[in-house]
Amino acid sequence: MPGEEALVKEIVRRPSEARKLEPAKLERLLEEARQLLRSEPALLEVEGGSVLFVGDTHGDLESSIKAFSVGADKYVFLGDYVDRGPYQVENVLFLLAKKILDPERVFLLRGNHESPLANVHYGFLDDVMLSFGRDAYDAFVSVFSVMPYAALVNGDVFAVHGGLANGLRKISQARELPRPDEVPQDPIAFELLWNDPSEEVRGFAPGPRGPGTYLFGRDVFESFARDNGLRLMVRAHEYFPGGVFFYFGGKVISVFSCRYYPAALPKGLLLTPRGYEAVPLM
Ligand SMILES: [Mn+2]
Repeated sequence: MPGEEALVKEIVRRPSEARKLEPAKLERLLEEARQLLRSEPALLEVEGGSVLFVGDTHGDLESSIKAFSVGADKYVFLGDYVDRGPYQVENVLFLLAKKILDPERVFLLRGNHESPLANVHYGFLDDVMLSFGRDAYDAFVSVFSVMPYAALVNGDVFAVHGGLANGLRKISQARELPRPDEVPQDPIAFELLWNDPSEEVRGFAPGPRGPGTYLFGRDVFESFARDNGLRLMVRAHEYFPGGVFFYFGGKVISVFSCRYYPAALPKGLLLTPRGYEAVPLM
């Protein structure tokens, strides 16, 4: 790790102080994070005996910190680090610092909230503007625009923030998605971040989240899983009070890890050689 080791370690040690960073230091940290994430493939390949998946944290710094006490070999965060919750800046800086310190164990996928499209409405733009100003926000967007879109874990578990996309037949297509892509504008990239599974539809149907978003049915998942040798898909993007929800007979698992929702019990999903278990992040 070049350069900023002391700064990065300080953020990991005291993430609640991250908002007091000098603008020049913040800029250096974000540039280091951007270069690191850009150097990773758009489709990560992660191998590990135990792998913890963490869903939307939305400014829940406590869940992110708690996740690392689970003691997994690898950590895959499924996006939506910012917007909505109270510690958005602290949460995203903590996770970027963890990534810089331990790039082979910590993986940060992009969520639909890692985009100006969401940040103008749900708080992160205002939050960064108030604490740091416009240049800092633009630097965050540069980081978001190069984040990986998906991960293939142990060869047969597909992880993504939202869901399967129209036009995505082979997992290898995700490797070729263009970056940087701020919105993103690529339709497959966009749908990976925005789509949701549904027991009610066959094929794809227009989604409730607005233009360009889709629901995908069990048939879509089953043919994608068959064609790509998958046994499981792990995704986030939807709030379930219990923290995890099982679609399609348990083959698609949805994880939610933010406590700032009514009656929320934030969870992670721990994949082990024996199977998987939901772990509380309270
Ligand atoms: Mn989301």
